Amino acid sequence: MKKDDLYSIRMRASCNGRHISGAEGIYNKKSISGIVREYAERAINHSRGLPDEVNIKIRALKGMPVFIPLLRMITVRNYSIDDAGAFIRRLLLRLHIPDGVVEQSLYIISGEKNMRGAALIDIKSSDRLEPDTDRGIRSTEVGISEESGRLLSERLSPFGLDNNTVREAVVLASKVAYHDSIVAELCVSDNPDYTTGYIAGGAIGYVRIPNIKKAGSDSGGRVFFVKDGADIKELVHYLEETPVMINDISDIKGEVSDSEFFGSIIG
Ligand code: PML
Repeated sequence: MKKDDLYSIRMRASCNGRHISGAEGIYNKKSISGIVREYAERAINHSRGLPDEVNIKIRALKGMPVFIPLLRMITVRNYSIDDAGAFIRRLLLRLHIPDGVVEQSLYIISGEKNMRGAALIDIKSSDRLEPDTDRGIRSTEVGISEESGRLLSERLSPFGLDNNTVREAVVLASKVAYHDSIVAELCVSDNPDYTTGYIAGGAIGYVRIPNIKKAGSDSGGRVFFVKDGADIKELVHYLEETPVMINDISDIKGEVSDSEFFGSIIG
């Protein structure tokens, strides 16, 4: 793969300034026109409504991307928002994220004011680390190779998960989790129709959590839990500007119970 052939393509659709949908990837030159058509179709056919503005940006990559594997994936079954909340607390505590920081993150993702980017929290001091706490940090510049994309679809398909939302979420989460300073990410979609979220991290993989919020609620967001003493400037540069591409697919499992998960999956 030559760097001259690679382009970052990003789509953002909004209505009266309100986010409707977005998509992004890194593609070969020959795929550009097909992807632009696909992104335009997605922008005007979203359950959140018709946008009044669609931006599609195509930019040649300046350097070679960093190639990384996809996180392994699993879904932990639960039957209610309360169960999901209990699971989130248990898993984040298992990752040595203190109680107060866990509650702070739950407050951020369930609040009325949705940030477009992610909140960064120092897990020791509980300080917010992003330079602009209204904007947050936008993890971007990420894609998946054609071959790995095909394999990912094949492996998601038996679980009924081969769709843009899941594929793009696990690709993005894999970039975030790959950085040494990230302990974990907690994500809840701000789409009112989408009630599955995830916790992802290098030590646990991508853990899908159904019933993470009430259907119809447009709250949501992302929190990145950051190791104490991390170089924040370098981390933000990695998340926002370093091109990363998935070129290897890890294990993809279906649903397990929380006792199976804690008993045998993460030990
Ligand atoms: C989003 O794109 O709105 C976030 C989706 C998070 C969960 C995706 C999944 O079902 O694994």
